[in-house]
Amino acid sequence: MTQAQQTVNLPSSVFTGLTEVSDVAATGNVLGVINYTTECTDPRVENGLLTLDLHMASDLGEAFAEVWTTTGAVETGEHHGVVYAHDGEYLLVAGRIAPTGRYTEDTRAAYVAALDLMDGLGYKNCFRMWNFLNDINGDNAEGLEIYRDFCKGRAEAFELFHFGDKEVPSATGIGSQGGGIAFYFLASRSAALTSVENSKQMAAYHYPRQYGPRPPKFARATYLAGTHTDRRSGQIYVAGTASIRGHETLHDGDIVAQVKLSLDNIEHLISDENLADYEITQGNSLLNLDNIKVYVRHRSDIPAVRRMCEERFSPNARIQYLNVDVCRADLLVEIEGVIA
Ligand code: 3EB
Repeated sequence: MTQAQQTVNLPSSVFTGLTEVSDVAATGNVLGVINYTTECTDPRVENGLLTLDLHMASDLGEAFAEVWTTTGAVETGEHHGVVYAHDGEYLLVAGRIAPTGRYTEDTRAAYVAALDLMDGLGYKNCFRMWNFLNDINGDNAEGLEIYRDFCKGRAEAFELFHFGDKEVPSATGIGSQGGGIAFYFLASRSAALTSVENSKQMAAYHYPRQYGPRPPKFARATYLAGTHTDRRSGQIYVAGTASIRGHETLHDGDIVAQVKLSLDNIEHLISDENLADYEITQGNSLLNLDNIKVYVRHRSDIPAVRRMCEERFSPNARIQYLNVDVCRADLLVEIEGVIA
C-alpha cells in the first residue's frame, strides 16, 4: 500500500526522502509513525516502530503518514497505557482514550501518564501536542460539549504537574472521524523552549468562561532553540490556528474570510514584529512554513481552501488537507505547520 507521506525531521535528523511506509523501518532512526488514515487504533510498537493510527481520512486515497525521524538509536516502551519512543534527545508519546460518556477523568489520567513519563525519563521540555477528538462538537452524557470536557481534563492534568500557563506547549485540538480521543506529544531533553503568543489574539488559556468551564491550555507557537546535539536554532511549531481575533470567532459562515484570517494570524505570529517580544529575529514569512495541515469542516470547501493556501504558502511546502470538525462549532478551518 503506497501512501502519501509527510516526513518531519526533528532538528537532529537528516532528511530521508521516504516515499513508502514500508521503507520507514529500513532507514533506521525513526521515532514513530502517525498514520492519518481510515480508522483509529490504540498506539503500538510494530516492527520496533511506535505507530499511531488516527481516523482522519474517509478513504485510503486520502491517507498519509507523518514520520518523525531522528539521528539517535531509538528505544520504545509502554507506561500506564501510553506508548513511547525516545533517542536520548527526543521523546514521542502517544495515547488513546476510548469513547465514553465523560472524558474529563480519562483525559486527566492519560495526560498524567504521559507527563509522568516525561518527568521520569528526563524529557521535561514538551514542545508540541496534538489531540484528535471524535464528535468534538457533540455533547457528552452530561450535556457538556466533548471539546470542553476534554479541556477540563487537560487543564487538571497540567495543574497536577504545576505547568504554568507560559509553560504549556503549542497544540492542536481538532475533530476526528472516530476512535474517542487520540493524542501524541513531542518533548526534548535539552532544547530551550519559548512559548510564543500572538499579539492580535488573546492567549487561549485566558479565554473567558463562555467557551467552557476550563480554558484550552496551549501556546500559539513553541520556539525551539538548539539542543546539545544540534546547535541549529529557530524551529517554530505553530499551533492549530483559526479565524479568531481577541477571543472571538470572526467571519461566521464565510470560508474565504476565515481562511484569510487564519493565514493572517499565522503570518503575524511568526513575524519579527510579533517575535520581538521574545527577542527572536528570523525574518519569517508564510513561505517558511512546512509540514502544514489544513483542517476543513466541509469537504465541499476544500478546493477553495486549497487555492487560497497555495497562493500564500511555498510551492515546495508539504501540505495535507483533512476533512474534520473544528473545536468551535462556528469555525470552518484550522491551519498548523512547522518552520524548520
Ligand atoms: C483556537 O485558537 C482554535 O484545544 O489544543 C487551536 C489549537 C484550537 C489548539 C487546543 C484549540 C487547540 O482557540 C482552536
